[in-house]
Amino acid sequence: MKKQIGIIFLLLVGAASLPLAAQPMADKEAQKKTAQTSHQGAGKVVSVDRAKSRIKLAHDPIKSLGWSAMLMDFSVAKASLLDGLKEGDAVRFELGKSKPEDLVWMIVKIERR
Ligand SMILES: [Cu+2]
Repeated sequence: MKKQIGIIFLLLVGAASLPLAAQPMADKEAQKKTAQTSHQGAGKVVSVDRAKSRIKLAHDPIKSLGWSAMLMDFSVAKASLLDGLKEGDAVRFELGKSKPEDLVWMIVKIERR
């Protein structure tokens, strides 16, 4: 009788620990996603505003951010990043933030491809 209770106890513990074990892993995965400090993208230059250090891109989907393809205005980390870029150029770029708490991604690297 004692042995039987022991077996039932083990079965219950085993079943209960399954969802618990899956939980921390999902949290870790979500943490990794929000902690990612840069993202790679590709697209085409729509317009360049050198005076305001801004560029409008038609970018491809950026899976790491969950973004679909769209038309979007970006600030660039420094004006010289826009040197040599013009409307119609196919580019690849990297998005980053100057401070981790910033809400908006800016272009920290961009080059023609
Ligand atoms: Cu976008």
